[in-house]
Amino acid sequence: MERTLILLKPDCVQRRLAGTIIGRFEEKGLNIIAMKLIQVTPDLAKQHYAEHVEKPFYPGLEAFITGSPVVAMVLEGLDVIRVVREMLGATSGLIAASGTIRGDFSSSRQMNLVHASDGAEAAAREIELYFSDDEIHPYEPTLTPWMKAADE
Ligand code: FUP
Repeated sequence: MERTLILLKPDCVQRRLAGTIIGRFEEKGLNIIAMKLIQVTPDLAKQHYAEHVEKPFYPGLEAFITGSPVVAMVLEGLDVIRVVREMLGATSGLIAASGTIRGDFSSSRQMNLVHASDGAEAAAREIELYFSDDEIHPYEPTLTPWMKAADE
């Protein structure tokens, strides 16, 4: 089992797409083990996007991500980091394949609706940035025997 940090970004919340996107994750069979609505501060944005802070697009990215609340979530599942990145599609909604979340709902590189960790190291770091241990509630879904074989 793997965990990944998801943000439903300000555009997602403002456009009333949070329920639809959460539904996609639920339908896929992923486990929501933490979730909250939060306001990202400039300080948190700089920690989250540390690798981008010096890039020319960073000031616009920070203004966007701190401009309105986000829904932060931790999803758990087999290969969940890769699975969710594939569900999101390419970073830009203009390039993301049709059928992916960004491909279906976004026409922007900045306003691409959802963030998901891009690897195991990033997931561990980002989950710790957004959630304390007592906010994470893993559980075994009773549906598991109908979602995958016992040896998967
Ligand atoms: P991703 O891993 O798909 O979230 O994308 P990146 O880490 O490459 O970029 C982080 C965020 O910066 C993206 F969500 C979109 C934003 N971005 C811009 O706004 N402009 C750019 O030129 C590149 C990325």
